[in-house]
Amino acid sequence: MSGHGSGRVERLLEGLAAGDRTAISEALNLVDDRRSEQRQAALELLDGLATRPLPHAPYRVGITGAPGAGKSSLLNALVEKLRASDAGIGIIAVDPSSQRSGGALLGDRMRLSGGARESGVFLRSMAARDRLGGLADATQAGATVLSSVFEWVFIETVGIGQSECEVAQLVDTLVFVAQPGAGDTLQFMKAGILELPDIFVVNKADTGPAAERTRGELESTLGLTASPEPGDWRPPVLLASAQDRQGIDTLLDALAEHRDQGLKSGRLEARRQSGEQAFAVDSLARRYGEYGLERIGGAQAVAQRLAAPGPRSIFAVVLELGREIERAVKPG
Ligand SMILES: Nc1nc2c(ncn2[C@@H]2O[C@H](COP(=O)(O)OP(=O)(O)O)[C@@H](O)[C@H]2O)c(=O)[nH]1
Ligand SMILES: [Mg+2]
Repeated sequence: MSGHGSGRVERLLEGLAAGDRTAISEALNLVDDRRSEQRQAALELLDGLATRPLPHAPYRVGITGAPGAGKSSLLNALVEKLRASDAGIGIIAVDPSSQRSGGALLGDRMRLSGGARESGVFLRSMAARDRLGGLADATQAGATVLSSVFEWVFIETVGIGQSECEVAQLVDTLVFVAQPGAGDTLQFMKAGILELPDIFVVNKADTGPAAERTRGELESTLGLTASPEPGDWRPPVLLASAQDRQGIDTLLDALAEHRDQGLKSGRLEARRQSGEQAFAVDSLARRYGEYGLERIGGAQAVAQRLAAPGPRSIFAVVLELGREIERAVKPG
């Protein structure tokens, strides 16, 4: 069985290394497949990706905010800019209103002006509805696949508390998109997630002075909640208009700055590690249940195993822990 799986995995790994779109598509389907025997192959694939050196250093950006704030439009504007410098771009869009997946629906909505149809851009849309609890897991795996091909990986999600925490864990930089005067500030203060975003963008600045007011509100709210230590990142609040292509360069500059600072301070590495840890625990809990996870000592034991020095990827560790759980729960 594993020989069969490995052949397929080898083929996919080669296809991904060549940037082949069919392979990207198939790999994304595989890592998103809930069936047990496919999970095995998916972990093998992810392990293969983790242990092969990449020709580029991927960077993951989350874009979150209320429906209609202009996340897709901003993403579209960013993609245009980045394509001008020939950067490869992978996009995962989690769309709560979509029951279909496959990207056609979202591709229309994004009005990607040529962008996503080019070979340097790959868009995958996922429906959030049937993904309760599984979003982070599926998205993390999908992002790993896209990161193996593209320098830039964007994840667009609707900000609804829980999903925001999840996406913050699996990106290097989280951008929150607000729109003028929509009461976003208050809403997100209540949800207590204002600490998560690394960059705030008030979009639709073309609609008038309300944008500037919303920006001021956000800035003072952030000033109240933040207790920065020296060297801490202070989230900037930017103005933009995706429609008029204003503020896009400033946003790109802020992304570059956050990335550089994260690399220098070690924060980026720590964030990636905790994201991987969450993936490992989720992945095992989904497959074996809380009961199974407890057989090997729970989330804490998983964290310990991941922290153990060695050249193996987290996916190999997850495979190994899975086998241990299987032995532990087997009768007799
Ligand atoms: N006036 C104006 N409208 C915008 C801007 N950005 C997006 N929109 C509009 O806002 C609506 C929602 O945009 P969309 O990108 O789909 O938002 P999302 O749900 O956050 O992805 C669409 O009708 C857009 O045309 C902008 O900068 N200015
Ligand atoms: Mg959208």
